Amino acid sequence: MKKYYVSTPIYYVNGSPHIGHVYTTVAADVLARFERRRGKEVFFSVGVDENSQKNVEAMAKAGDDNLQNYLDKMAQIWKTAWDDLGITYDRFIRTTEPCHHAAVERFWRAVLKSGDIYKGKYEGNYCTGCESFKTDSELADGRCPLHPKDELKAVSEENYFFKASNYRDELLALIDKHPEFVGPVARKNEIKNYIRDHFQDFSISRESKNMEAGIPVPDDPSQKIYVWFDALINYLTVVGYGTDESAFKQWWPADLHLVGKDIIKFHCALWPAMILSAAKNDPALRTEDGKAKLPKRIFAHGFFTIEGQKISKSIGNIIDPRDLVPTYGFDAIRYFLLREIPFGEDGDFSIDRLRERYVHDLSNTLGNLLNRAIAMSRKYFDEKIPAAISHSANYTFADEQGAKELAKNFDKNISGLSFDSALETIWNGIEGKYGLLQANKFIEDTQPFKLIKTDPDAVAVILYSLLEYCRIVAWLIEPIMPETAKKMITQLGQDFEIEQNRNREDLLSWGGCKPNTDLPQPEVLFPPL
Ligand code: ME8
Repeated sequence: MKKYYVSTPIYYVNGSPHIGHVYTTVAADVLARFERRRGKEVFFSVGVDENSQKNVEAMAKAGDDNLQNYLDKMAQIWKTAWDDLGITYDRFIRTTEPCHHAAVERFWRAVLKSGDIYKGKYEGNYCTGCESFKTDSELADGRCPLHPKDELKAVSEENYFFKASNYRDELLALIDKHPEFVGPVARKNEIKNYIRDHFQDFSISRESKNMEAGIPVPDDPSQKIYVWFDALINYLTVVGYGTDESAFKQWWPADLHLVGKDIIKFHCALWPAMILSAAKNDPALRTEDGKAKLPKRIFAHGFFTIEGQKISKSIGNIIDPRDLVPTYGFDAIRYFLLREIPFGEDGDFSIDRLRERYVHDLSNTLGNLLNRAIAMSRKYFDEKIPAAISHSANYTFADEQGAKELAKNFDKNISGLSFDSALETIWNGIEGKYGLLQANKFIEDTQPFKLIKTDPDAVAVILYSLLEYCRIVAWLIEPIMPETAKKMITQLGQDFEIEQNRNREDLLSWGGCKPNTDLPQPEVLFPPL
């Protein structure tokens, strides 16, 4: 069976999840659900980044003084959020887990053996918000552009350094040879420039006396490992690095690390350089022919603002998506996030736009179509799915060929992470055909409610084709809107739990709605707000 391993970043626990974190996690969840549905064996990892000084500062602000208690409490908050939202992760990692410490230690030793760790003096500015040292060229008016309110910390210490510069040429060659390694294309160009012009040796430890959190450097407890060096290794830990060799062999390398654009330097430069180094001395990280096993693709989506403003605690515009669920339902939020903002670009999240899309796209277009098709079938055909006996093309909204085209287009877009285009096609059709909007228009054009008086056979064809079209749309959108798809299939008189065991090709083949199946009283899919 083909496998698919997708990860989200592991988030800091200096606050609760907000809509930005939900964005990445929902996108990864959609891919995990999509690939499972396509028959792949999926591993989907999420988690929290616990060994960060940011968390320690947040704990102090919250008036807590026991780090372990604070981390336990916060990890539970994050896990519960993903559980509440029905995120189908396979592993939730905490970087304070002993298996992760063992993995980090093993990795560190491999890099050390490769001769890529040396001791040096670090003098410069550190931004705790980014958990990153900042060169002068990265500052704006002497401040970190991402965290302008935070004071930079002047650091002067003896640290361990990683010889990242050793890997500059190899990384550039890799990106040229495998253009799919970094996506989207604009980010690939950005990262190439960064590697060429700015990728320097990294300080990968801090003096322990200044750090409450963190994993001690092997054989030197006076130093703690830099949080990014530790955090990136989570992608190995979750699939058994250092604990389960056969699982690790099966799952690594990852098919996709999904991240926000803020952390691409760490993922597309530091992380592969770390692996190139460790792989020299750790066979688990090499292929049979001796090549380092690097993640296959790293994709960075854009950032969004809320009503035009940066998401920020001090502005007070943090949205916990769970507050929106009672009004809109989570499917509508998932739909909105992926439809509104082209994946990879920046965008804006506004409640007005969410409402507009809810009313127009979901309630009036999708919900209305299913409701009308079911209500008319019940009314004119004895509460059953009609049998389409005559097959006049004029009365058929879609057919085998149309369904295939729609599915092909959808799959191509989802695989390419163009979620907005995938949804756009379902709503607006391909070349003006087979979209939900056209299906509603088809009802207006053919007027089955009038035609029933003169040509019931034609109405049977019309309604069958609409019901069947709705069934196929349900299975297509299911990874994005799982609850909605389930409701649609149930309303079409089928048992979702049984149906979902069929393979996807069957599910998407025309003819799945069986004539004479009882149609239950339809429920409104997206109730008025
Ligand atoms: O960087 N728009 O964690 P973090 C879109 N621990 N996505 C957003 C967003 C926004 N406005 N705000 C946050 C870290 N995100 C490290 C990661 S991985 C080995 C370590 C999302 O809590 C987006 O995915 O700061 C971004 O990359 C991530 O949250 C940053 O989360």
